[in-house]
Order: sequence, then structure tokens, then C-alpha cells
Amino acid sequence: MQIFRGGPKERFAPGSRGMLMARTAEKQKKRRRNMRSAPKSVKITPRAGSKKPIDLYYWPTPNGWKITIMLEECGLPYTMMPVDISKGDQFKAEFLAISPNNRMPAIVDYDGPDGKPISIFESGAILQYLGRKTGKFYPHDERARVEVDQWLFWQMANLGPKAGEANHFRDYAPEKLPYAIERFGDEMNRIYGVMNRRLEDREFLAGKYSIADIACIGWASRAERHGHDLSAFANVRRWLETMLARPAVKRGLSVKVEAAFHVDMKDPRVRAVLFNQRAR
Ligand SMILES: N[C@@H](CCC(=O)N[C@@H](CS)C(=O)NCC(=O)O)C(=O)O
Repeated sequence: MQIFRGGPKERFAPGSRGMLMARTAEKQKKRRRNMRSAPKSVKITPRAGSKKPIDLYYWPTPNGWKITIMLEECGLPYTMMPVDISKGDQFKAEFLAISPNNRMPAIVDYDGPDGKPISIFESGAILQYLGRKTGKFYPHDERARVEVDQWLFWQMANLGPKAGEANHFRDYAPEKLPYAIERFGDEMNRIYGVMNRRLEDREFLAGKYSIADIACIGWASRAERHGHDLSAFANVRRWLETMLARPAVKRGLSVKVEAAFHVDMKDPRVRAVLFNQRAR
């Protein structure tokens, strides 16, 4: 790959077609960058002539990134709808109507299976749906699909929830409870061990790159938050590097929401929204 330093002026004669095209490309790039960090609902990579883009209800966390990465990998146009979970957007009636578990991500696909809109919550179900819809990263062949499903469900039931608890007891619990910190720290160690063994003789979790890998990347890229630097898990590190080098993974992980930068997890109002939730 050739890397150009400097702007279009350095590469094309003033007023040339090349210069104009480069300028337009730069402007588009800038616009896309700004859109990704805008606080309101944001349209990303819309295509002329296509149906209304998918609405993605999103906050920049490992569960949210699963879907931005998948949408980017598939080249599907989407509108990012921020769900400010620090302020309680996840409890609003209109959000609960599509995501009754008061958790993001969720999507609305206006071009559903019968051409009518469909809403989906739970990141694993969304990944499978998008995989079936596009025929990408989710094989048709039953044996290959079972491989993917196993590792996708493994992420949903192990890596994700246990990392969340490890994180909570390390960083957010009002008291440092050694038992809880150790319990979930050990679990994370076990889980990375499982993943490391699995990746010993294959590049990706299900052999080929799939939604199972997409589900894991956001969590594994934050391993240090749950107390691991992955140095003991060489195969996971190699997989992580391969994943992070993918342009769509980079784009998916960089879909930002400005307001998320200003969330203070020590703020009692934020803690009251996010912690000690009970049936409503
Ligand atoms: N199993 C769900 C988990 C989603 C989840 O935990 N989302 C978190 C952010 S990472 C959330 O929306 N939290 C809101 C809350 O705790 O009220 C999925 O994979 O979609």
C-alpha cells in the first residue's frame, strides 16, 4: 500500500480532475468522520437508490461494536441512533418496544424478510440475522454453521457476561470485594485459555472469519480492563492483531458518540440508572 503524506495539493496539478476528485473524497471522508461522532441520530454510508437504511440503536460498548463492525463488513447502510444508557434512554417506552430487556444494541431493518420492517434485539440474534440476510460471515452449510453458532453462543454466555462482571467488580463496585474480583478474574483467565486453545490450529474461531469472531473482538480488545494483558495467550493475541487490522473492524470500533466521552461512572445519577436495576 502506498501512503501519501499531505493533502491533495501535493499529488495533483491545481484544477485537474484528479485534484477535484481527491478534494471530494477528502470532504466525504471528513463528513463521515464528523457524522460518526455526532451526538444525534446519524446516517452512515447511505447509498443512492437503496431502501431506508437500517436503524442501529447504539452506544459505544463491546456489544454495540459487534453490530457496527458487522454492518461495516457487509457494506450495509445504517443510521446510528444513540441510546444514552447513562441517562436512561434504554427505559424509554419507544426503545423498550423494540428491546424489552432494556439493553442496546437493537436494530430496525425496514427491508425485512417479507419486505416489511423487522426489529431485533440481542446482539447474537442481530448478527445471525444480518449473516442470513447478506449471506456473509455466516455459512449456509450446516456443519460450518454449527461451528459458528457454538462460538457465537460461547461468546454470548461466557466472554461477554463474565467480562462485564469482572469489569464491574474491579472498577465500579463501591467496595473492592476480593472474592468477586478473584472469581470473575479466574473466569476470564479460564475463558482466554479456552479461546487460546481453540485458536492453536486455526486462524479464526470457526475456521473462517465469521460472526463468532465479530462478537468477540470488542471484549478481547479491552482485556486489560478485566485484568489480563493477554501475554499468556499468544494465539488470542495473534487473532486480535489480525482482527484489528481489518478496515471494517477499525471503522466499526470507531463509531463514536460524543456524549459517551463525558459519562462519569462515579456520578450518583449515572450509577442510579445503570446499577441495582430491579423489575419495573
Ligand atoms: N445480551 C445483550 C447484552 C447487551 C448489553 O448488556 N448492553 C449494555 C451495554 S454493553 C446495555 O445496554 N446496558 C444498559 C443497562 O445496563 O441498563 C446483547 O448481547 O445484546
